[in-house]
Amino acid sequence: MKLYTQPHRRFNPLTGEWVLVSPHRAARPWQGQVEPDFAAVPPAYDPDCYLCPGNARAGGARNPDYTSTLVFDNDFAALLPSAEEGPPPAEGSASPLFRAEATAGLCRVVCFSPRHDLTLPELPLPAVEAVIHTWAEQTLDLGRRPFINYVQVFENKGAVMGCSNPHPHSQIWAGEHLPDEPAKELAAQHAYRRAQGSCLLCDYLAAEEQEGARVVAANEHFVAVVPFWAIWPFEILLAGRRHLASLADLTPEEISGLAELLRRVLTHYDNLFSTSFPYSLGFHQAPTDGEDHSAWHLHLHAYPPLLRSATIRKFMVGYELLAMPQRDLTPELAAERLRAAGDRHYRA
Ligand code: H2U
Ligand code: ZN
Repeated sequence: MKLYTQPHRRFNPLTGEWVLVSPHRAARPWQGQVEPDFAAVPPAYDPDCYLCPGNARAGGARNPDYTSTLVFDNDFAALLPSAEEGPPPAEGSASPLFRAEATAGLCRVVCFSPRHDLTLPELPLPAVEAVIHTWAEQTLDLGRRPFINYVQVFENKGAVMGCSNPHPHSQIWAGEHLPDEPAKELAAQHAYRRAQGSCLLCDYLAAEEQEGARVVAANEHFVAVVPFWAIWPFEILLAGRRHLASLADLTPEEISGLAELLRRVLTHYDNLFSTSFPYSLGFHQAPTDGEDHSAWHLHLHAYPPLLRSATIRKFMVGYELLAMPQRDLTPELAAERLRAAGDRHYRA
């Protein structure tokens, strides 16, 4: 494996952005400390939880006695389906620099299971398959609507990530406008295909597998790497070996493969610092605007904030906010540490 010891910058071909890598600063001995996990284990059912079966939600609705996943419209949705064209916020202002427009959409919450205490890597494999199946179904159901042009599936996990409820759940925000992150990736994937005649992520995965250093885990259908251009210390990019554009295109075998690999990668995460690893993760899938997006390759990004222990996190401040992202630990070392963390859950 080639070791990078000098400050350098790496290019992210999916976004066209650079990251500064300063490996010499991480040359000091690895201070990864594993603190005892004092976090109270939550109960399997919490009578005060908005998401547990049978309980009342903040919006007044009551959850059914669900036994698998539960999907409901977010009671405090950030996007509303209203087709009403109110006056735009900048109407009547003197300058074209004040630009705004109405934007419609739908927001849903997807509870992973009735269990208040089981995160994705702790759920049995069929339950994780059910979650992915639900995400695929929702993508199809929402993406089909004429006013929905992009479906964002994501999970925000852990108080440190601003997650408001410990009951394992994800969210789906589906809207009329393509958000900025997928818009950058759309342009990059189309441009790559025009220039190379092949798919950016198909080529990238093949190159990563050939090199091996950044591969964390893989199975017949999916591969997970710490990407060459990772920003977060233990960032993951997970994508399929088959070129497909959307969760809705997954075959039942691929749903099982994705569930197995995701569960395994999240187990490596939890094991790394013997803690329930916080993160934001989500899928980037092709827009649902009816255009040709055959260059799009479905993938998942996981962005975890932790750096050295269950309590020491990386902050995106200073140079990162004002100039560009920066990291010390190389993606190669991060992948090595994740692999070494093992795939048997530390609480199992
Ligand atoms: P987090 O994933 O950030 O914890 O957010 C949970 C979502 O659940 C949040 O968007 C919604 C909040 O609006 N929610 C409901 O829709 N109903 C409730 O009763 C509680 C929370
Ligand atoms: Zn609950």
